[in-house]
Amino acid sequence: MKLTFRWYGDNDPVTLEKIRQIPKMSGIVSAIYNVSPGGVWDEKDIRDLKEKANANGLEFEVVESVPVPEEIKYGGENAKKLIENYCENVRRLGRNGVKCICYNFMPVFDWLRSELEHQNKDGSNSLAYNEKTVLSMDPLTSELSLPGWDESYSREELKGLINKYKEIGEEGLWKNLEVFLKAVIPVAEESGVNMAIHPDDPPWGIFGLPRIITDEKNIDRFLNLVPSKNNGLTFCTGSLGASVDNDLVKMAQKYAPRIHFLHLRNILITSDREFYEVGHPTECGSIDMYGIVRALVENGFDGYVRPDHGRMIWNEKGRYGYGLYDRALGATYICGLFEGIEKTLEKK
Ligand code: CS2
Ligand code: MN
Repeated sequence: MKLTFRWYGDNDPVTLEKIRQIPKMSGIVSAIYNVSPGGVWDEKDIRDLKEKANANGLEFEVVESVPVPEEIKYGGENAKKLIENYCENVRRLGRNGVKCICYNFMPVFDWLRSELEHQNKDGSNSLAYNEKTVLSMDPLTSELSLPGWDESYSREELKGLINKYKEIGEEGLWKNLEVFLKAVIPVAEESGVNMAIHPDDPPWGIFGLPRIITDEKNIDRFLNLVPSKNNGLTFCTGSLGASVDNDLVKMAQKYAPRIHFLHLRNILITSDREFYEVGHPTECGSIDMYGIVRALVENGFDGYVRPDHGRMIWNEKGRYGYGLYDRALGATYICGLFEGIEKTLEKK
């Protein structure tokens, strides 16, 4: 496995100089942030980003994310052109050494939380989800807005967008995902890039919006849409693990050959559809981190790994979920898990 760390570019308070000091860190996970979804990334920007990473002794082999514009997801009239642009980004990234692209197919919202600074007993804080609070902020019926929302939409635009997805429903979203994959995966194959879809977070529909990358049945369906190794998964434990119906160890075993990117994050489920994010070790939360990594290693997983969201500890201020300290602790925990498991299996 290759240990990586997400970096948001020059404005990220967590600098490359800090990231490179985390033991065993092989590279960064980043993106070009000056182009809006649907646009083509300048090849010079990609090269510059790679050079900046390399100058700090870090690789740049994973992109998170090349965002999929809404019009592709709801199948608007420009979808075809936007898919072509997407393919061009895959080509350009492949040419510049990128081996894995993470993306998601969630309508309108990426991850959803009800609280960004949930106070923990030890004085740290973290992201939390409470379904009742989230549902009381339905953008169709309420004026409230949830933390972390994309405020670039006006209320009316947001309503229009949500209604479009309600019209097409889950099956419409599946159809549009299939169209997208059938165009993009052949380009990824030619470009030596593994596409790795990120599961929906949380893994169920909200506000009547369809969400489809949620559970084993749907992931089976997803992988069979285009049965190529380049059509793979980002296995995000905190996202899939929010649903108690998902057996993550079993899924890790089953999908290992198609998992190109592993997001390790732990959450504590406090009641049905209610959880908050905790430190990475198994004992801190509801997710069997050891069991998942073991299942992956046993089944030949050899992809990129990164510590996903961390808490804010030691009075750190920064981007929610993406501070330095707790993610760095997570990184060393991850190294320990892999080393222990790999060495135990070698001796068998
Ligand atoms: C998140 C997402 O869980 C996560 O990794 O922080 O924002 C994630 O980067 C995107 O959903 C991937 O497309
Ligand atoms: Mn994730």
